Amino acid sequence: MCPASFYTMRITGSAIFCALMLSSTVRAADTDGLFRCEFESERWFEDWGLREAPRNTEVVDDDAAKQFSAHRGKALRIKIAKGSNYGTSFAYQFKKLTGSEPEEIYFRYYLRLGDDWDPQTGGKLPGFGGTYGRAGWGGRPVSGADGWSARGLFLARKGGKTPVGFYCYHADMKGKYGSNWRWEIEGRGLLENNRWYCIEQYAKMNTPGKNDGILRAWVDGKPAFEKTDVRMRDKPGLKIELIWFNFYHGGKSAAERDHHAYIDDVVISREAIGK
Ligand SMILES: [Ca+2]
Repeated sequence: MCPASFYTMRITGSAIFCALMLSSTVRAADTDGLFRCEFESERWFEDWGLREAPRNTEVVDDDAAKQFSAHRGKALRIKIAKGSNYGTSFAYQFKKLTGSEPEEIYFRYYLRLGDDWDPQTGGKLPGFGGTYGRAGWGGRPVSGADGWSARGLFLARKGGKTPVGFYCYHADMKGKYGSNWRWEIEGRGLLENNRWYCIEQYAKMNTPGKNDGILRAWVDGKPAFEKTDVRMRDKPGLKIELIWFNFYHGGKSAAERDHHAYIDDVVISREAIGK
């Protein structure tokens, strides 16, 4: 299928879907999925085009000391060690794995914050990347022509819950660092430890130069966030480069203790996915 007809079809499908979306929960997946990873194999990373397991990751099926309980078989455990910032970073690279970069995409993963998860400052979670190695992360602000990103965000844990959101480098950003956009709809972006959550995220690139880009998030199939005036780019060459699985404590403050999180059942799809 040529790119033009693909995108024409997607715009039509998206409009229909948005009408459904406004009223209710995400549909169950009948998976027009591009990609699925369930972390059942020790060699899971090969499906992501990687030659070795990303740092600080381990496939586990039992971790009773940290009150782990499986979602669906094995899961990937991510560690942010005491005294460090870095958890892990790996990505689904659209160009490398599909031959082109989308203008809009959904992805879903299951997330379980471990028993020892207790950040005193914020950090990064999985989300969307379009940095192209130029701008849009780590205090490298964007111009609208060089890069963008909307990773997930976590903030300091309060009252036993970790607030989550998007951390976005976009063309309207001020200063060196990205914007924190918490998922505040009906408190769904407040996550407890030792519980699996279904986290789904959607990005649609803006018309270059216009404030019509979209970011949405759902927790356990229900809306948690929507922003429809995002200006990710001013140039059409910036697209959704990556689904970026990043776990990072900070900013600059190192983790005060070991932190563990678990992920499972990643799906990337042109259609909404659901639980
Ligand atoms: Ca699994």
